[in-house]
Amino acid sequence: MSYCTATYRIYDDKADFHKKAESIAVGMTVGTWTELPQVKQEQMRGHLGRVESVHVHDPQSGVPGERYADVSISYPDINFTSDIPALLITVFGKISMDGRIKLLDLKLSDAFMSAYPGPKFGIQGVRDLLGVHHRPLLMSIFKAVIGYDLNGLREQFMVQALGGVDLIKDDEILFENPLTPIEQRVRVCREAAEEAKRITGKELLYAVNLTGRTSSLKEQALRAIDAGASALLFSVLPYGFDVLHELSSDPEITVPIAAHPSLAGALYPSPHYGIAASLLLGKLMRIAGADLVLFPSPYGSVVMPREENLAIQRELVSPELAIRSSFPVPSAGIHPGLVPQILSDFGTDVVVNAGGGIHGHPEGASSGGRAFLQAIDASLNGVPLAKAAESLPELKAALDIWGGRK
Ligand code: 1AE
Repeated sequence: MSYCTATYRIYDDKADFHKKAESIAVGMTVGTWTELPQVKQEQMRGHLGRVESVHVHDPQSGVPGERYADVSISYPDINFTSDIPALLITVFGKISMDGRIKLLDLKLSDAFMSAYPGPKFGIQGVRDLLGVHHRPLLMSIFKAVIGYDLNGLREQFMVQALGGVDLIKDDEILFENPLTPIEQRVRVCREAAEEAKRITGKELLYAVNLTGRTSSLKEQALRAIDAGASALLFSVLPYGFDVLHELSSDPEITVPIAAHPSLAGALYPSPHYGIAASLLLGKLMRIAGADLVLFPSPYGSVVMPREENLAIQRELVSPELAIRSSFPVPSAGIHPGLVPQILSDFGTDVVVNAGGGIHGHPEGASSGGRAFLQAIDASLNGVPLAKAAESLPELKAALDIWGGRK
């Protein structure tokens, strides 16, 4: 028998957590158990959920609201089809609404995982496309894209590219629009990337935003790829993990996919409800096939606690899953002064990603990109940024306005 195991944190001041666990294991599988006649029990046994463990944490203080238990329950694979919607409905469908319960983790069976090839490129594949193997990558985000025409966009692309960034991504709020339709946007940006390459000598991936109705996404992606798109950006959660899986496992989609975390704040931050960030933005994104995964960093403008960031990173690269690793992309409010901290927390397999931290450079976005690359280089060589900045004017200007790690 093959099982997938879910771990939950359940808060309750009085509950008998063992009973609660049994009621979930039965209720989310066969419905009733003890009332069934013996012969029916035998028929149903293979479908019955199994409580694996119940660890109760009784607070010393007796303060109301702090008593919880971590509960693990295994669900027979035979009960559900091998897709993430069926998995989530089984392990956290109805019970996600039943009191203070948070889904912390999922251990998936080999049988389930066999339907999931994972990221097509992963960290190594993205590095191979760029020819950059020994340093963190640098990604720049278009800022102020709404209301711009193709010339305006090209201009913005060019200044970012000339700064030497490895990837440029659309802002996730850029949808299909008459000024910059996706194919034309891709063509213009691809030409700009080629022009920039003649100057910088560097490869560059442009992640264009896939948007619109689910039924049109694949066709839109193929049009973008035909026009020369070298990567895709996709806001996974508003659509669902299954849509990412469909795209990432499609043999015709031949470019890396960057997963944007839009909407994640509705699901992970509460200690009492939702889905843990490491599962939502880590394990499930990787299983569904994201090559790069963005999430709010602990340092910038939209803050996620550091332990949660590191837990996401662990899930994105853990050898426990026999699929390619996904690139962690801690994001939001990132500026060059934060680079040493990012490298110290994440190592070199990380994408440093910035919008405002590049475009807000006092000498423009090209200098912004250069300041980041200088900060990456200094950090890799163990040189304090303030010291490196003495001979690097772009980095100096960035540190003057944003400072170092607060
Ligand atoms: C967590 C997502 C970050 C993001 O999408 C974004 O646009 C960040 O922009 P900046 O770097 O904060 O300007």
